[in-house]
Amino acid sequence: MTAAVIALGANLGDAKAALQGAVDALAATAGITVLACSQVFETDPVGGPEQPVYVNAVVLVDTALEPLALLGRANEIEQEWHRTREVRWGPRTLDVDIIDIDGAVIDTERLTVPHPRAHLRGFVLVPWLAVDPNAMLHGRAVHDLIADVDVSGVRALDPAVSLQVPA
Ligand code: A4P
Ligand code: MG
Repeated sequence: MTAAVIALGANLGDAKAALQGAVDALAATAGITVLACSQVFETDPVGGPEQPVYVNAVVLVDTALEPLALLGRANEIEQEWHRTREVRWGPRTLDVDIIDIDGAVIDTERLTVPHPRAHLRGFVLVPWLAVDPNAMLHGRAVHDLIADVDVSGVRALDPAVSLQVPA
């Protein structure tokens, strides 16, 4: 089993339900064990057209899947939530991004790991640090990376809306 970090984001439809649906679908996948979920954060949109605020969270998993199979499953879960791709960084019902796979460096046409923009994104780094205070990215502590990132648009929601890890 390999430890992997998955970021979830949504800003169309019932966005919180989509995040929980993604956690449930990951947990229901043979070869994936969900270890922990961050709190849910409400985040101002970064890039793209004018669009609604997002909810974002980060999920820690163990997986026996090969990286491309994990990506395939992530894309399948997005499809289950009727994800469409119209404009770059545009609004979405559900985004499932692979942030890190145990520090591996993968740079292929279909998959780049660590996620190429994770180190710039408060909406990824803040939830990741919340669920793993020892998180590392490109050999640096996420705790330190965050010092150089604008996190003013990232707000923790009431813990009552937290994501449940299925038993
Ligand atoms: N792909 C390659 N590497 C990966 C990876 N590590 N994880 C490929 C997931 N997919 C990966 O993805 C485009 C292609 O990247 C896929 O075919 C996949 O095979 P996508 O989901 O269509 O694109 P995206 O998520 O819109 O793009 P990107 O560049 O990954 O997004 P970013 O940079 O994460 O930005 N603002 C807030 N507040 N919250 C957000 O969640 N998200 C974005 C997307 C913009 N602004 C946001 C948020
Ligand atoms: Mg994506």
